[in-house]
Amino acid sequence: METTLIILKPDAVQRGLMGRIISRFEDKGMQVVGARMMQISGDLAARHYESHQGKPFYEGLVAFMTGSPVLVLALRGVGAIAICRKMMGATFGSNADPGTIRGDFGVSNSFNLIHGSDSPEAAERELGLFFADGEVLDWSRASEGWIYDMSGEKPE
Ligand code: 3AN
Repeated sequence: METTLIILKPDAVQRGLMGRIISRFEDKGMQVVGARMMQISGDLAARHYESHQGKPFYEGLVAFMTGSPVLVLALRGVGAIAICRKMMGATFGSNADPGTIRGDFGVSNSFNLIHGSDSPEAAERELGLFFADGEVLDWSRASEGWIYDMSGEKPE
């Protein structure tokens, strides 16, 4: 099982899309193991986006991400990182495929609704930035045995 860090960005929250986006992940079979509504501080945004520091869009990105509340989620599943990235679609709604979250809900070349960790290393780092110890919960889902085939050694 992998756990990934998802952020429903200020545009998703302001546009009332939180429920519909979470439903997509739940419908797919992702388990919500952490949720936190917050307004990101400048310091946290700088740490989260440290690899983008110096890029032309960096200042605008930090202003956008800190300007209004976000919903931070930890989602768990087999291959969760790649599956969630695929569901998000290409970086901007203008060229994201229909059927993806960005492709279906957005058209901007700046606001793009959602962040998702892009590797296991990024997921571990980002989960540590946004959740304190104990805030990501290990809980048993009643439907687990119907979401995965649990008859073998690992969920399939
Ligand atoms: P993704 O979110 O698809 O992984 P990255 O990792 O290339 O995209 O970029 C991280 C974030 O930086 C994006 N989510 C987006 O908000 C922002 N960003 C990337 N490129 C641009 C750009 N050219 N103009 C404005 N914002 C950008």
